[in-house]
Amino acid sequence: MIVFMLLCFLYIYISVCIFLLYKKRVDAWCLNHVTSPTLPLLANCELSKMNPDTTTALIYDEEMTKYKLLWVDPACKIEVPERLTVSYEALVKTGLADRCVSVPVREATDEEILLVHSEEYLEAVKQTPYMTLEDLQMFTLQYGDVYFHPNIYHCAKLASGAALQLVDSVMTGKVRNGMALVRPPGHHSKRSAANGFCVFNNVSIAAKYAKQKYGVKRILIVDWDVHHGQGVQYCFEEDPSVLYFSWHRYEHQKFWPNLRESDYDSVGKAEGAGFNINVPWNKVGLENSDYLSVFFHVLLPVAYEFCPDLVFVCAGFDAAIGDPEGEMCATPDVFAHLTHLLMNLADGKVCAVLEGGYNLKSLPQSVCETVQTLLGDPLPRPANLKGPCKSALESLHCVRATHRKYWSCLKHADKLPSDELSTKPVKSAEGEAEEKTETEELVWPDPLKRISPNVRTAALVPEGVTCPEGCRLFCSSQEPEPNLIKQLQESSGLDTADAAALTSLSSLISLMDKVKKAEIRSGLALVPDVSIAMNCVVQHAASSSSSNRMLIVLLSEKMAKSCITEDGKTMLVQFSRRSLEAEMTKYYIPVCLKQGCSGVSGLIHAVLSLLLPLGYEFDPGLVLLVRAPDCRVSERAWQQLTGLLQGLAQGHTLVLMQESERSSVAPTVSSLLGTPAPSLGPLSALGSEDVEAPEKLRLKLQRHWKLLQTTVSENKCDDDG
Ligand code: X5A
Ligand code: ZN
Repeated sequence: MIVFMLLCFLYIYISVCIFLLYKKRVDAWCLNHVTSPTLPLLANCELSKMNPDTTTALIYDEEMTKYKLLWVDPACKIEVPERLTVSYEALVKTGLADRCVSVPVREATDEEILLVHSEEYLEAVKQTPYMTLEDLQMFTLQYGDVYFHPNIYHCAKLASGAALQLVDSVMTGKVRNGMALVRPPGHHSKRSAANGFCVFNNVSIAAKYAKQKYGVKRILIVDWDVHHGQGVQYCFEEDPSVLYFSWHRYEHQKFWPNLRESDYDSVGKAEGAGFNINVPWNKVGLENSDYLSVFFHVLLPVAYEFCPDLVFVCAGFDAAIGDPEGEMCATPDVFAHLTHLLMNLADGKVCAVLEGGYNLKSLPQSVCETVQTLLGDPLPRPANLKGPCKSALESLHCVRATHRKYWSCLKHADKLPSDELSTKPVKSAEGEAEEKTETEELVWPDPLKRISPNVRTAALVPEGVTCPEGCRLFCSSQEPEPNLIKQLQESSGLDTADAAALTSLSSLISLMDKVKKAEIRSGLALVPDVSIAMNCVVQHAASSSSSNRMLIVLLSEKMAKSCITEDGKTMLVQFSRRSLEAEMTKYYIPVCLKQGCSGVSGLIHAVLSLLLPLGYEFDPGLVLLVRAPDCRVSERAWQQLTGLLQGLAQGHTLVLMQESERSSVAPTVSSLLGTPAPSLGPLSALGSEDVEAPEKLRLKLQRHWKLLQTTVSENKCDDDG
């Protein structure tokens, strides 16, 4: 008996050791074998320090580097195996790969491939591993801008299978989100044709699979690759359950794949009308502002109205600077923001699948920015946003005008100018092959390191209020300075006798200082009176010599303009039912909502199309988010707001709430900790009142804040040349 027990003990001991040693592998392993009945213990991923609620899957296999172009073809020479190796190596070198759960790839089955492709096509591709070089070349000729190799069929099955593994990991809750690094890409391939380096349509297959296997009702596909994923468009054109959004270099149809149906007026067909959104770019050299504008004024409002259960990103990085195909100028850090802005949709279920990206420097940088954001690290400051260029504004205008009849959030968008033809005259695509001048090597600074403060979120709460899990209870270490107390007394109007209240205010100030100094990423304070606390914080910030800009977001019916000094150091955006328009200045922006903050659709719309562009252009170093008890904001809308604001000021947010609202502490902290805000459900259609007022405000403010523009204004003549 004793021997038996000893043996058992030894067995358990060894198992635990092995488990600890191979924690990472086990993580990856149990993801795929979680249903295995023989190993119930190992299936418990909770044992690992990684929490599946917060983990990011990374799916990669070296096998997908094992095919390449075997003949000379200038159109295909950029699609090289190094694209994948440099991306993966960058993730390893930065330590990001290690922080992800590595999920193995698998081959997509015939059945899965046939969800999107025809039997004839699949059978034809199946033959390619046995073809001679000449046969392969011949076979390739029937398709556009693609090449075959004896091993590409294998890799294409793995690429699609990787996307499916990602769907499984996310849908079963093993991870929150993830990225698949794959070759060949997928978004150009059609039902019966390879195209544009793509063999099987990885994301389309994964979307069909998610619908079929998990009954996912609404899927959003965001295609930020610089090319139009026409294969995805064709696949879901008539399907209202899949919203496909793509921006792409177009140049009035002169850019590959030169399709009429890539223009903004292809909105989907039959039932699917309105669920296909194309943003054609008619100029190269576009920048971060151009991309973000389209997110703020088209994609995000529509996406929130649509309310997806799952988000895919056709994550091509050829829209980044230095790319020989895209010739755009967006910097790699913009992908951190694009990613972040999607992460509060669909309860955070974001599946990014690599598409293009051909500059071997900006590609890995952009991949790292994306993965690091999926992991929840602080965002880079969105610096130098100067507003969209004229050509981008034209596109934006056309897209919004075309979709106004499908989406309530766009119903007040300006109409198309009557002289606007759906497509401008197109020069013949064939014939005059425009010779490309060899562009000189572009240089851009390396993206800055994104360092997380040691403390993620700290809470300053009165005794008796429990501090939610994952959050640090804040206790001011120092005795309050007499000077500070005096200052606080002035700005609060409190009596000297109110010693306790003054000490707690001084703790609040020291919490803010720690957040500003980035010792703490974000903070929350429950205070006896939010207006008093806000005044103190603002005045303290103004008196300190720091050049830090502060954005105050205020949900309150009480007028608060007096806070603002108009020196450009503070901006106050206030949401309320009150019409305070007369008070508006460049830095005091009262947003009047018909139903105040209690109307979810109205508030979210204003946040996306007003607050975010203002915040991004203002680029504060600290966000002060103040919720007055009279604002009656719904908890979920509040969490969305809190989550979205984390894209600003590197996540340095200080939240002020009234003591009576202790039940909101946990949900608020959850959003500050980076937990995706719970989905809002399909939003009720916005009423005219909800859209009209913010729209009017946007028009008034757009001379000061260029990121609010959605049309080319008359007095603007700075062409981008
Ligand atoms: C996935 C992707 C681009 C094909 C370009 C062909 N394909 N000229 O970026
Ligand atoms: Zn591309």
